[in-house]
Amino acid sequence: MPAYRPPKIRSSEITPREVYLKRREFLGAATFGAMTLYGAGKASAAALTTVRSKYTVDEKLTPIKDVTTYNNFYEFGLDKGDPAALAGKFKPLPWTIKVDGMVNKPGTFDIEALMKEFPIEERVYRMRCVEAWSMVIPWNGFPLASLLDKVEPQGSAKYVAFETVVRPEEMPGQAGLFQSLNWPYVEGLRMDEARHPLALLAVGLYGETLPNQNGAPVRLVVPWKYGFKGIKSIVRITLTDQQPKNTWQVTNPQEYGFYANVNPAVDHPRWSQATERRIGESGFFGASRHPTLPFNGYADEVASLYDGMDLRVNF
Ligand SMILES: Nc1nc2c(c(=O)[nH]1)N[C@H]1C(S)=C(S)[C@@H](COP(=O)(O)O)O[C@H]1N2
Ligand SMILES: [Mo]
Repeated sequence: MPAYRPPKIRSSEITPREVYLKRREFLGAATFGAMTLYGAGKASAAALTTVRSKYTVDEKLTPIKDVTTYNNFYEFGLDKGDPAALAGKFKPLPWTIKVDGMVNKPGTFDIEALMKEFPIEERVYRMRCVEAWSMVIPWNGFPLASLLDKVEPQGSAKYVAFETVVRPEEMPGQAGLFQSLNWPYVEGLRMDEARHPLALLAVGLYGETLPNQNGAPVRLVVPWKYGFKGIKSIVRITLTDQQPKNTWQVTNPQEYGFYANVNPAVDHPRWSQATERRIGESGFFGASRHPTLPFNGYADEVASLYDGMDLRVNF
């Protein structure tokens, strides 16, 4: 199918949701290509052929300009604008993910091959950062469970550990002077969380391959947890019987935990988690505030994973 080329319009002049949905109507079929709304860092962006999924939310999409310029990716710097400004040297392809540990079929997999093997779905998810801001993002990717099935987890595997690439020559936040966290950035999920259909390995957003600043070429998206669980630019996934360390818990255990499920009833020690600032929307005083929902609005799907657990303790 030939790629649809949208007319040239400046991103400030469009309403992304309308344009995005109109384009889907235009194409009509179950698959659709990609569009270019935003110019920065687009040299390597490629259109993805994606299939719709049942996972969507009826809320206004955060404009692509905000999704790609307001980022947390400490490997490129601490300020929200640093990743977009400083990730230009990063080379997301070619790329492999090593999957090892308690599996019958460990392997090192080429991301482009995985993107051909598994259908790329569109998933519109809310994303809630522990810093009390949020977005609504149309991701493209495949379920983490698809990759886990491929390597055949052993019965002893209880957790899944993830690791981000270390490349100080391409990631200025990893180089000497600008050192902030201990690299590599690491994260983890319990096995049942990792196998949950909502847990996504994202390879794109808004119908194109991921910009470097959003975690190219592949990052985790776990929409019922705080954003820091969504580890970017993953090079290794290890199945294990031990609860993995995660970077923010190790860095500041008084403030961050392993589970990190979105919970408006448990405040961060330094701020309330009851509401969130929706990036890209304006209210009377700056960005508009939305109430934060238990499990970020995904309680019906995931609350049963935590039956009997004290959610205040496992913050
Ligand atoms: N490797 C790595 N992954 C990371 C981070 C990071 O600094 N390094 N930041 C996390 C945080 S705090 C958030 S909120 C999300 C932000 O994703 P986005 O910039 O694509 O919105 O990425 C998460 N993944
Ligand atoms: Mo975050």
